[in-house]
Amino acid sequence: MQDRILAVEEKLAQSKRVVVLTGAGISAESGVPTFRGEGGLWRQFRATDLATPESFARDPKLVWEFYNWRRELLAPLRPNAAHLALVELEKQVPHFTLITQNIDGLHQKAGSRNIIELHGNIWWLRCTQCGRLGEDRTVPLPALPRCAACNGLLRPHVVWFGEMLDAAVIEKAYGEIQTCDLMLVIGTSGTVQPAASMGMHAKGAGAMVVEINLEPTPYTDSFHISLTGKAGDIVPLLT
Ligand code: BV8
Ligand code: ZN
Repeated sequence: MQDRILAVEEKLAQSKRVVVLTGAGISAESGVPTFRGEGGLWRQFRATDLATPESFARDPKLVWEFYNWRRELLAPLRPNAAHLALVELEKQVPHFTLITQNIDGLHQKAGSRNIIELHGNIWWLRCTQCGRLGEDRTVPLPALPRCAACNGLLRPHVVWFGEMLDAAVIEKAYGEIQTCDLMLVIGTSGTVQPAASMGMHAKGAGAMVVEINLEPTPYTDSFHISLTGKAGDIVPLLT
């Protein structure tokens, strides 16, 4: 492992443009349940069953119960050593972009600056009627939160399964991925598209791609370097 960490440090030192892609694994040590770990289950439902427009249309109260439960769980949690190490890395690299699949807002809490949230943010709400967007950290929210402007039903401003990602967000993410020297893929099982294939995109564009994850993923053998272990232990070694 030591030699591989050295190789990543060397590449980091000579890289002008670095992209980091994070998933639920980087927040695990802060106490956030991952999707596919034991924490992925919620009252016999799986997050993938609830985080869909169909579920929200069918039973908005249940879907809001799921998000209120997550907001209450997330509210007191703090960024961990891995989040904080990425803040340091951002200061050391000329052009640094943090692309996250996470909606927990812990990268912002840690102090990261150039963040692209692929799947939105659980602290932001969007009106299903007038589209009004706003941050609201009230915990818990009412069972069916209403828009102050038009009384329409509010939804979490997150990308559900089966929904398109915001075109501008996608464009910005691929723009950085296409031009980076090094991409770190941290704490993601590589199961959800289009995020999961972003590492291979970077590799195809000539970047070195490094995976940091607790367990192997479908991409482990395709990336240049794979560091197996906890993000909170490994990422600080790179700063
Ligand atoms: C789209 C926000 C175009 C919501 C999320 C069939 C039918 C319909 C759709 C599809 C289909 N097949 C494929 C699709 C596309 C679908 C998809 O990929 N589905 C998967 C489930 C097969 N994708 C979409 O729908 C996307 N949109 O494609 O639009 C389109 C449109 C219509 C129809 C088709 C296509 C939208 C996807 C966005 C979904 N929203 N989140 C919310 O959170 O409530 S996804 C959610 O899960 C997360 O945001 C994250 O992106 C994702 C994956 O989770 P991970 O972050 O990887 O976490 P996971 O638990 O899986 O893994 C954690 C890893 O960390 C593990 O490997 C673990 O070992 C490791 N780890 C744990 N602890 C640590 C650690 N590592 C280091 N240190 C530790 N301490
Ligand atoms: Zn409204």
